[in-house]
Amino acid sequence: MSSCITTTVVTSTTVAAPPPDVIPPPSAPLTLLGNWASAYTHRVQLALKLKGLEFEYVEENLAEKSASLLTHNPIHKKVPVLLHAGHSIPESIIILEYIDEAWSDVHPIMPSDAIERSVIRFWSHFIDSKLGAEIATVFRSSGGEQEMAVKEVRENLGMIERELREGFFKGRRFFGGEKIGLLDIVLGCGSYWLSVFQTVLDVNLVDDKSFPLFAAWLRRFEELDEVKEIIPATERLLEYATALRQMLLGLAALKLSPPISTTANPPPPPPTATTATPKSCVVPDANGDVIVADTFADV
Ligand SMILES: N[C@@H](CCC(=O)N[C@@H](CS)C(=O)NCC(=O)O)C(=O)O
Repeated sequence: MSSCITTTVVTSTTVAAPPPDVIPPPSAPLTLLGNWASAYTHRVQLALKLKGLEFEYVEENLAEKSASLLTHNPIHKKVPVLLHAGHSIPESIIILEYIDEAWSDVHPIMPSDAIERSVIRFWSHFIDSKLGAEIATVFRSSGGEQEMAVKEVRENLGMIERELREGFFKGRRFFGGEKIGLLDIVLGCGSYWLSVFQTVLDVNLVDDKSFPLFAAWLRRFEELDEVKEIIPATERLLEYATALRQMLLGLAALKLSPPISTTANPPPPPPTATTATPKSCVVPDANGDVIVADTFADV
């Protein structure tokens, strides 16, 4: 029988435990480490805005992560990270819940009912682990693999459509009710990539006819002033996704081409960053591979 106690001691990537009796006062300054193209970052920006909280925003270059990011999120080394009174809070959904608990009096984003909270958590998890992962595969792949992933995305969107039509959220303006809640934030900050990817990849991920309730919900979400202030302009997202896709295709072509050994025919240079080439959520790893997005919110 395996033990639940691990003997591995991780020294360099542990998160410092907060002093036991220090609970940050809500009035302490807030800093957000983020990236302009990161939908995970947009989630946190939106929640802070809904709560009317002032915060300092620090833009991270994910191709060259700052010492501050590595210190404050040593395990995942990802944005967003919220810093509050000396404490580091990573992971967007954990941050959303923290914000809601620390500032519970203004625009609650989690319901008071425990069952409803479990439903919200279930679908948030579904969005990050399943829907988002498939959307990222659509973006990364081509040919038959991409066709399969498109099919999966549409099936997943169909499940959300069914929830809106006859499930827990039937008849609601937003998943949160009359106002947007955590699930609206999680699904909404990221869904704008669907239409961007459709344009860049020429695939059909979402359409009003197949997903009328989802499409109507997304329109309502995107019409909110707070959302408009946070989501980058479509042209900027298109430019970013186009450059990222070209870079991925270029790298895939390089991997497929046979090695060239003569100096008379030097190998083609790797794709270089142009001014339009996004660096933020694209991180070349030690093998020269590009790590893109674990989920669609990541792209
Ligand atoms: N599960 C994390 C995902 C965050 C994430 O993937 N952030 C991306 C930016 S969109 C990142 O920092 N990537 C850097 C890397 O993968 O090294 C969350 O919800 O916050």
